[in-house]
Amino acid sequence: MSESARKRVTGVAGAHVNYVDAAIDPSGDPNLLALISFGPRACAPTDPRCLHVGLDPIDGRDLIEVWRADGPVRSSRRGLVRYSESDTHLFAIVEIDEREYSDVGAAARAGYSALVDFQHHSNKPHLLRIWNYFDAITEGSGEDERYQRFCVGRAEGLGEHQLATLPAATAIGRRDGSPILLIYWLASILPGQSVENPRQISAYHYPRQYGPVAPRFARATLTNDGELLLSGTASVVGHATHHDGDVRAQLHETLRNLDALLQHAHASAPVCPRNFGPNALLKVYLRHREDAALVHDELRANLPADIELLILEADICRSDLLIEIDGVHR
Ligand code: 3EB
Repeated sequence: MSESARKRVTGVAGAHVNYVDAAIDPSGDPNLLALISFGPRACAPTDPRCLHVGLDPIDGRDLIEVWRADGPVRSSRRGLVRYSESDTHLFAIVEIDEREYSDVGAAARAGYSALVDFQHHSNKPHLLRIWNYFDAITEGSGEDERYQRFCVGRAEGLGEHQLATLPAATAIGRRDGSPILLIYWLASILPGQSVENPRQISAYHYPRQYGPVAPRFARATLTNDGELLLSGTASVVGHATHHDGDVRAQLHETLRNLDALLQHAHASAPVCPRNFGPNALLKVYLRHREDAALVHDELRANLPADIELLILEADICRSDLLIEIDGVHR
């Protein structure tokens, strides 16, 4: 990691994330929790801490997401879960082969049952953040749509688990035809605090039109270190998609949502800054590759110069959404 990259690393006390523009050898780093690759620069597939999310980077930079702990990390496997953990933090991964289940809902139920079972036995029981990636997220119609089925299975698998402090989350569609439902999460010995967005209805209260079971996630998690883990955020106001077909307007609505989330988090935790600073990390999921230049320029014009941006070609979970942004505010 370069000195400038190292300097910008801050984070959840005991676990730090960064986006790094270099190939990384995991074997020499005892504190490494996870290496997440997106593009062709995949990392050592034999290391249990490496995972690949099949979403193409479209800004020409094949960044690697690096999670490091403050102390040494042990890696192991329990049932369907492979994980690495320090004394304070856990990073865990479940990959479910959809072909072994009747549909993506059943696969999600199995994945989340495994997650809950694992967390029950863990000494890092507090879920802070969950990421979900699977193929063809908007395929199927009505209640058969794969995202709606996923939401049903996720809720069944989660049951009553951590209902009062839902973690932040992302659920994004790949286009690689792979049958693997990928779920990974960050957990801690200390609980975080769920943060909702005053401009948006909480996803777990979405009305019936979006599916038989509402999505189970919080808009963000405030860690005990004052860091804000941002869920996937899109051009949703109240519960409705705004600016159908207009990526620029959707981007600006998304930025207003992120701003509202930051203001709200700051109001309850003044240690969490009001505005994005240079240490923020944002991951942009973009439906149409050809919108990348516009989105990149608008983001650079509206955010602090040093923010690390990773732009990925992806499907968003509503077919009318063109862009979604998640990340870390610190
Ligand atoms: C939204 O605001 C956009 O189902 O885990 C964002 C983040 C969205 C997480 C999830 C869905 C999820 O409803 C979609």
